[in-house]
This record gives sequence, C-alpha cells and structure tokens, in this order.
Amino acid sequence: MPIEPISTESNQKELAHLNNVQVMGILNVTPDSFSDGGRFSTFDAALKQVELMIEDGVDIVDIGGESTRPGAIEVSEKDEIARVIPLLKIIKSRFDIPVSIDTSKAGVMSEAILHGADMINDVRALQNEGCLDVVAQSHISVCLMHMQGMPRTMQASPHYKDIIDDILSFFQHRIESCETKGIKRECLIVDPGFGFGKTLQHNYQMLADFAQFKKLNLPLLAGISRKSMLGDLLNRDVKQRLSGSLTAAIVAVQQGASIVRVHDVAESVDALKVLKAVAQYKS
Ligand code: 9MG
Repeated sequence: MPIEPISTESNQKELAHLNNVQVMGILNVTPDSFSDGGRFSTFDAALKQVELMIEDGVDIVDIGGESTRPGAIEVSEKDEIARVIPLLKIIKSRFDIPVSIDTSKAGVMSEAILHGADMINDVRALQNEGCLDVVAQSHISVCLMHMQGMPRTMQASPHYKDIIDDILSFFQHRIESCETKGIKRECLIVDPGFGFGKTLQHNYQMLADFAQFKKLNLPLLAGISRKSMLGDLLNRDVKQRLSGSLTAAIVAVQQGASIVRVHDVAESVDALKVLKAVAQYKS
C-alpha cells in the first residue's frame, strides 16, 4: 500500500518555504570570472547558456559584467554597460525569464532598470555613490550583500567581533539607509556574502548559523556555488565542487534561504526536489 504524504502544521510551513525557493543561475560575461572565466563572453555563448538554464528550470538569471573574485580587476562603467545591457535587452526580448543584474555602479543600475531588469544584485549593498537614489526611483528588487573590504584585498585579514552580529548590524544600517531614501522594504533581499572578506571558519560559521539572518525578516540569498570555502575544505579544483555546492545550497535552504545563486542549475533544481519530497513525508 503506498504511503501517503503527511500534512502537519510544521511540514506545511516547511513546504511553503521550499515551494518559494528560487534558483538563480549565474551568467558571468567577464573574461576573468573565478569559475567560468571567459566562457560566456561572446553574445551567442551567453544566449545559449540562458536557454540551457531555462530548460534546466532556472527561476532568475544573474548577469555580471565585472568579476568580484578576490584580486579581480575593476571595469569602467562604460565597459560594464557595453557587456551587460545589450545582453539584457536581447534576453528580455527572446525569453520570458526574470533577469538580475550583478553590479555596484549607479550608471549600470540605471540602464538595467531602463531596459527591464527585474533585480539588482549588489555585492556592495548600494553603498557606492548614486546607487540608493537610482534604485529609489524604481520599484525593482535589490539584493544587498555583505562584504568586508574590497574584492582586491578582502581576503587579506578578515576580522569580526562576532560574525553573525556584525553582519546583522551591517544589514540593519543598510536597510535603514534604503528606507530613508524611499526604497520599500518589500523590495529588499539580503545576503551575508560567503567568501567576501571571510576566512574559511567565518564562512562555515555563517552557514551553520544561517538561520540567524531570518531575524531581519527579509528574503535571504545564499551564494556558495563552487566557492573557495568548498575548494579549500575538499581540496578540489573549481570544476570539481558540485557535490560541495549542492550540499551547501541545501543546508542554506533548510535554514531559510529563499534564493540560491548557482552555476549548476539542473543539479540544484533536482536537489531541491528531493528536499521537497522529504518535507512532504515529515511528521
Ligand atoms: C556576484 N556575486 C558573487 N558571489 C555572490 C554571492 O555570494 N552573493 C551575491 N548576491 N552575489 C554574488
């Protein structure tokens, strides 16, 4: 006799969360990104990758025109616009998929909003000049990420009094700044920024205590896919971090992440399906 799924108050709550989880697919159109450097830097290759991600079940595509890996070289606003905006325009004209633009530059944000971006993903949490104003003039969703230091030097000597408390306090200030400028709370998403000015221990402490960020009462994004915190622990090259990436994404989702930023869309979608099936049978 088949065993029926169970309906309890707690598994219904968990299922509601899991049904809400979105897979954000990474599309780096940079020559020097850390895990797929240069692979999608031609227009056709980028569009093919979007098509593939859609087939694999992606919920939102995150396009980045400047690498944020440690030591990355900065790109001018003009070059970033030239890399990202034509691609955004063609994706919006050909596909019915939400697009996020990964940028910290007000000029890029402004062009992205003008051309139909659905989200701004800012690793500098709108701290650069003009960003708060640009976003405040629209009703776009924005992911505020925490980073200690700047990409070129952030891994030199990260330090915190208490990593969770320090990041919570950073977000409280950033949320206040957003709201003061007129950005609505319902537009905000927060992300503690795995690998951005954090040691290996900091990253794993953040993952272990990820649920603490729920205190902010905002959707949480986790970006761990293929990062050094996996490579350093597992002694694996960037292309061999799939198992680690999936495990970390699932741990984050189980603790409340509602968006996971990933390279491997099909595998992440499968992992989430398994998690949902388990939740249906929890008593
Ligand atoms: C652009 N980018 C690289 N890593 C990231 C992460 O972990 N989170 C977010 N929001 N963006 C990221």
